[in-house]
Amino acid sequence: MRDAAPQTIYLKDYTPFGYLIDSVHLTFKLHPTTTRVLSRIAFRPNPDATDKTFFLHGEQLTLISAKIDGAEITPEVTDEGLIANVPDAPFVWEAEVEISPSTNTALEGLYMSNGMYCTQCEAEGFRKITYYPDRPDVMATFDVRIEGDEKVLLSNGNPGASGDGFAEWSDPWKKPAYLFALVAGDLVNHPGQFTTKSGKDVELNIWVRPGDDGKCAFGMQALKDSMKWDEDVYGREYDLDIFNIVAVDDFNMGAMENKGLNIFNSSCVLASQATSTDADFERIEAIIAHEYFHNWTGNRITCRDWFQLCLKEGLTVFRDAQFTADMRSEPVKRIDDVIALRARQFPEDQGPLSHPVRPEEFQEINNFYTATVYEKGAEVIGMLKTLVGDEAYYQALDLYFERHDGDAATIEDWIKVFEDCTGRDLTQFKRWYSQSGTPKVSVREEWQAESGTFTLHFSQSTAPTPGQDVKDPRVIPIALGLLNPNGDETHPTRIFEMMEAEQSLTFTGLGARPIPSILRGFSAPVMLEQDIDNARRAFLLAHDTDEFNRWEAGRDLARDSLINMILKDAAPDPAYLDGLKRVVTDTSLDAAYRALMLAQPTETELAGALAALGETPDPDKIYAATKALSKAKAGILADDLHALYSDNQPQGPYTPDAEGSGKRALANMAMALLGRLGQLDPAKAQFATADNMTQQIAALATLVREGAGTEAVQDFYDQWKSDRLVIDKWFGLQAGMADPDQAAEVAKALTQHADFDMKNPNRFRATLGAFAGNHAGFHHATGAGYKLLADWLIKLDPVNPQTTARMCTAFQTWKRYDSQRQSLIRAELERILATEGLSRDTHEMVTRILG
Ligand code: 0A1
Ligand code: ZN
Repeated sequence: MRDAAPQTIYLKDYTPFGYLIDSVHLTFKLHPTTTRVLSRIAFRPNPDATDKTFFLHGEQLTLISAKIDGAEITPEVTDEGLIANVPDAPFVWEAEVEISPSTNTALEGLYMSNGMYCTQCEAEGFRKITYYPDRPDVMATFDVRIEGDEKVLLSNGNPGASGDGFAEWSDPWKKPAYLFALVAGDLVNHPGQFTTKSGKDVELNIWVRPGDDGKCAFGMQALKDSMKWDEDVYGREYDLDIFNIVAVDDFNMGAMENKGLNIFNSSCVLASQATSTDADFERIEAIIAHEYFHNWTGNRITCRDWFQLCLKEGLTVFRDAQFTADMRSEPVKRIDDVIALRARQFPEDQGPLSHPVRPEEFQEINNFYTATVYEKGAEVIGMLKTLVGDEAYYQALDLYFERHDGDAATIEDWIKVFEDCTGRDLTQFKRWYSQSGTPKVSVREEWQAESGTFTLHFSQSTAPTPGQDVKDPRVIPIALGLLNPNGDETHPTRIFEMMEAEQSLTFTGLGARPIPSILRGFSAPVMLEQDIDNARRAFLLAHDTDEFNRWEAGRDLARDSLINMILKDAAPDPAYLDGLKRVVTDTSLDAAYRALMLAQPTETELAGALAALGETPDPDKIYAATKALSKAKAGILADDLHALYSDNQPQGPYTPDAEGSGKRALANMAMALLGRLGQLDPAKAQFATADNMTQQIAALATLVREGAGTEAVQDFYDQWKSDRLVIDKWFGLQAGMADPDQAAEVAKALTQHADFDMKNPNRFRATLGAFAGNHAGFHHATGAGYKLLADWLIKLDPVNPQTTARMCTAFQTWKRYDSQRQSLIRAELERILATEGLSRDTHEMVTRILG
């Protein structure tokens, strides 16, 4: 529960802890309500620290006893930890505490999920397990003994002695407490094996509840692929005898990279053809890779303090994106990532929650596991790689691993390896880490026909963000190329390094006015403003050699058409529809890419685009325009849809690879558009006969969208009621697709369903998160949507503050909307804030959102 005055922590106040740790020994005597944790920790004074206060973090612990060098002491205990007098020489700290895992619904520290014990210690959960300097710059080797009746008893590192009712584990690598993990349960394993490039055998396991063992093969393969990829691309080898993954049903996030014992939300590791969609398979592969890659970027080299979170997260997201691009399709992965960045990071960066990639202050660090730290953090690394080139990038990474292995490092350390490797001064580039907000880059073209000179005049600016009124120019790598009017590329992609507020680039000796293709591959996370017409966009859609920009041209046409439909009651733009038809029926193009072309901006994205134009988004009009445009697309493609549908049914057994997924995506788009024409037979047949979840749920969505899904919704439930991950999809689909006028009622009814369980974050998010994503439903003029979400956030907060706080972001764009909606939302936010005993997490989020 929240203190009277929440405390703000500042990056500038960093000081090292007064003591170093030589070893940690922990014994766990497991019990659902009275687990005993015995710690024996060898401390010695830290010669680099001036403050010698011996403060150990500790929350929700019952202290049974404490000793220093064997002598019982009585430390000064508060809600946040304890202080003891200690010698100015090496000493041994011993403590015994009692905790209650089964009543720990916050899912932080040691808790229980379906009868199984598990831990989540990042960021500050270890302090709920025992008294400890719970900060990432305090690193130690851990020896752990677990006593319990469960069949499987796991911790970090390599296994030691084990026997009836106990197991010992020993982790030879120094680590911060946030990477500690323990699991105990009656689990079964899916085993595997990997031999590293230097010939070391590693035992692999995925541990799951009995019954889930048929859903592990894909994850195991993804793990092996990740291990091989990190050796091949980054030269990084695994460093223990065993690597364990455990699937847990109740988990606040996706997964956690605990040393040698990764713990996963079961939705991010369990996969099967019948129950997982192609998107699930791709996500699972990426998350397994992400957690595995953390072994080097996060574990061997960790963060000095939580302000440096992007040091491990930005880099690891960047690495997992490279992996997915290599395993699947590079342009498709890039387009998917940019769609996600614009959907999640741009609104954050342009609203009240805007913060730098490396924040400089926080109240609750759990509120900073954000799209900015993760996804923009990865974009910053991508820009760095573009600026220095591939060769220098990998040299700098080698130096980073060599210089900082075993360290708790900072962004300064990271930047320095690039400076030392390349001789470049990266002072200005570092602004990407310190300045928040999305830069706007405007381009003006100038053509001088007589001299054949073409100039691009660029300017950059960033709007003020909370706490940062003035922005300095950043280094922006702008990838660009030129086409001639015939559509041939005359100037291949080059990188223009923009460093000033205004800067120009001139091309000479041109025979005709060229057509520039700017910000290829989305080479920087900026908003590009170009004064170009639809004919130009249609030209790029037809001819651009850069697959990203080709897609972008189509996306811009769709967005502008929608905006004109919304603001001017215009008809759908024929230039867009014609161009789309040409691309979508071009069988020389990849099916996945054509499916991406067929998708249109979401309602939420359109609301953002309207707000960026200074217009107030009207959710009902946006909803209607989106529907009208998809009908128009169905109309223009009417003669092609049956062929698109049948020609893209993958042949042979189901495989969740890029090719099969791409074809299913395109065929499912065609099925959805046939639905818009009232042709529901393909969807009905597919729903009844599908042998995989991708096709089954796409068919169900088509039927629901066309108001013909009642029976199928029930059949789907009956078929899958014993599979919790599929039932999450069932909740999500109904809440997310409900008609706007009924959405709040539908979502409310779902929260009253016997299978709704607010203690399970997946189920809560599937229902209320999906509802908040139903743009016109959530933003219904009555305010019923806002009230429903606020009611549930108030209920969830005392149970699980982390998930509550994260879901408050549904309100972050509130100032975009009309004054009536704004006052409805403000009232709900104030109601949440007035709740007695509100958690620090939710208090901080709501306060920031209110601004
Ligand atoms: N480090 C993990 C994400 C993570 C963060 C916090 C958690 O609990 C509050 C759990 C997981 C990752 O990047 O995958
Ligand atoms: Zn991560």
